[in-house]
Amino acid sequence: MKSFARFLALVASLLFVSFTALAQAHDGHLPESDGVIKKIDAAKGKVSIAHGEIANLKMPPMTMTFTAKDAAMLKGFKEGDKVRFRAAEVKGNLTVVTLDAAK
Ligand SMILES: [Cu+2]
Repeated sequence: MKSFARFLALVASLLFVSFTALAQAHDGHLPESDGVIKKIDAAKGKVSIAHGEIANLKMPPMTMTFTAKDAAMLKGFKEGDKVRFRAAEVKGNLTVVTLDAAK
């Protein structure tokens, strides 16, 4: 019985690892969009971006506020910065899942 419990724990941890890997692979698979940061609210983890088309969200260019997937990802960015980012709907919120300075 003890070994069965250990087996279940192993299966659970393997599933967790593969789901995490899948989630990361999925983020990387989203198309990147261009944008310019208009406002950052680090405390709330929000960022307003004047963005180009976001193909995966079927969204035309506009300025709007996104939730940051992780508030820490906003560190080092400021208003006026040109960025490349990926956005997705996460739990009903339009969320920036990756954010990089545009070259
Ligand atoms: Cu938009």
